Amino acid sequence: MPDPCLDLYVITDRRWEGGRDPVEVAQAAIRGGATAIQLRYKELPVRELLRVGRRLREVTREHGVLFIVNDRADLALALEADGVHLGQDDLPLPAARRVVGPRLLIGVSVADEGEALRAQREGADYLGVGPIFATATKADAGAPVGLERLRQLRRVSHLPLVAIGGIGPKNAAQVVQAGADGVAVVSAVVGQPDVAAAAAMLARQVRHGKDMRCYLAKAKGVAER
Ligand code: TZP
Ligand code: MG
Repeated sequence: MPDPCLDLYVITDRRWEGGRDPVEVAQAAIRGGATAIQLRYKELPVRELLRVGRRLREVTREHGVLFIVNDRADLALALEADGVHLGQDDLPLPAARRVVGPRLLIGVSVADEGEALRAQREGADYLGVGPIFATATKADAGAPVGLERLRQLRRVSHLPLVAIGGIGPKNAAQVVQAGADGVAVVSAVVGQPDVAAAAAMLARQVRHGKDMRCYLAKAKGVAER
């Protein structure tokens, strides 16, 4: 498996791709700095998902980028994905773990401390936290949980946190400073005319957020000495 780097986690979406080839969109995202690609086409029949998934598996493998399948543990296995991402209404984590075995990553969407601690207890490898801000991409995403929730989950969980929902170049650094290890995005990358440039800009913001976190932690250490 490639290094499980979740800095810039890009999620496919047919509407935002606007008729472009999903594999070309993913390749451009990877060129710009995406570190993970998630296969998520809610409306596609499973055989079509399998076809697109095979091509995405090829390009992600070629570039050493994580390939995660949304919702379906069976498909993740069939595609030799690096992991599966589960929502609160998908297969419960222990059941999904039985399907995919110990090697695949399992990510779980959480919106509060209870969901986060349960996923952690059940052996999740990372948590998707959100929606942080309002988003038009997912109609049933629920109310935004905000940055304070992210800070709270950072305090209670040792797992990598990937923030999602309404994240773009203007707020990505802030989200990372609040405790996210990475950002998951749809529209801010897949919906942009220049996908590679959009990904590069976001990747820069994530790095900037991490630099700032590090700088502030050091400054705090000096002040407390
Ligand atoms: N889950 C929670 S919010 C969301 C998903 C899949 C959509 C995020 O899309 P965008 O365009 O990055 O706000
Ligand atoms: Mg799901």
